[in-house]
Amino acid sequence: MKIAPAPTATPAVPVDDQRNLYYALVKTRRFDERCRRLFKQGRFPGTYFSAVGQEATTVGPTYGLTMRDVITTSHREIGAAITKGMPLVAILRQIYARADSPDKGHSHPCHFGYPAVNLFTPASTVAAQTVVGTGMALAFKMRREPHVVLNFFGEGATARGAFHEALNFAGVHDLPIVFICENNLWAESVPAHLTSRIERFSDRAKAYGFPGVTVDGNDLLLTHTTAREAIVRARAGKGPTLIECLTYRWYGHSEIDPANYRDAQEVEYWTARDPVARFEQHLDSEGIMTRAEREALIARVDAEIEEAIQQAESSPFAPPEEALNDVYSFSPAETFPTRDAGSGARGIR
Ligand SMILES: Cc1ncc(C[n+]2csc(CCOP(=O)(O)OP(=O)(O)O)c2C)c(N)n1
Repeated sequence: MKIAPAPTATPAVPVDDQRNLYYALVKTRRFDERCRRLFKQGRFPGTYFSAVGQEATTVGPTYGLTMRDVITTSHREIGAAITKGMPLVAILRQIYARADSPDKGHSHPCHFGYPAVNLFTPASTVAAQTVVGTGMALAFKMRREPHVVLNFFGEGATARGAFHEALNFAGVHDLPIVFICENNLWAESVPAHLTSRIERFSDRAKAYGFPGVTVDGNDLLLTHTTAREAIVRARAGKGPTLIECLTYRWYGHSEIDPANYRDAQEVEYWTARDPVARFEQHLDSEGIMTRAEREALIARVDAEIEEAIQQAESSPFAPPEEALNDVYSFSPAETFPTRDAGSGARGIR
């Protein structure tokens, strides 16, 4: 069991930002729990990939980005989607695979994408987003645009070849990208110690010549300020940073996984370090928000969620033939020419 580093002194974040951060945090938590229940009620098929427990790793770094800044993700970044400004109804339509979802029902549930806020729809391949994010950062640099890319992935993704190529390239070219590794200790049922011999995943940055840091990923202000510093650095043309956030997913890899490969003690250790309860204690003790104010905000968030559910559930399904649109493929005649097709050579042109 990896233990989170000792908490550091509370970094300086303006009070208004702390209140906004709480709103995004609580919205992410309540919406995520609600989506789990919707799946269990059979309101949508497939599965659902919850990020409950690791909200501070996505909300903190994303808060404060501009619309033009790009986010590239995988399947567990609902907090980044919400904080970047993807409406709840669009997230739900994606999960429900409805015709009016941003990807018209094409993709895997929880592959959130929303072009209006430069949130890119992920590919299913683990670590593919590191390459896409690096490409976007290269485009920003070539066009001399002052935007940055925030690239999220799990610790499991750091074992794949694409990850190493992307980080090496980003390092060599000083690209404006911040790599955020959400180390939740498990890649599906594979524990982190079986995917790497190193203790800290942030050490990987040394191989690519840019800074790497490990932080307590359940400390919202810390994830926010650590990323903020890395973003300033990236915008100033000083290149990438790798931030490893130590965190934990409370539930299975997805809702069809009972996660019985973990021991109860480990789950107990991490649920006691709930990023939401922890931030609430901080808001209380600093006098930033009273309990009554927090409760009013939660009621508002819950009403927003219920309205989004009603809207998404009244959206139509895509017609079956929609599955063939926007998909690149060869026609059978091109891929498998018949004997009559000439040279007799078979293959892809
Ligand atoms: C190349 C590839 N292999 C396997 C999978 C199936 N798969 C999806 S998510 C996942 C685990 C990824 O673990 P990690 O990167 O740590 O992210 P986490 O799920 O913990 O957020 C796996 C094995 C896949 N999508 N792509």
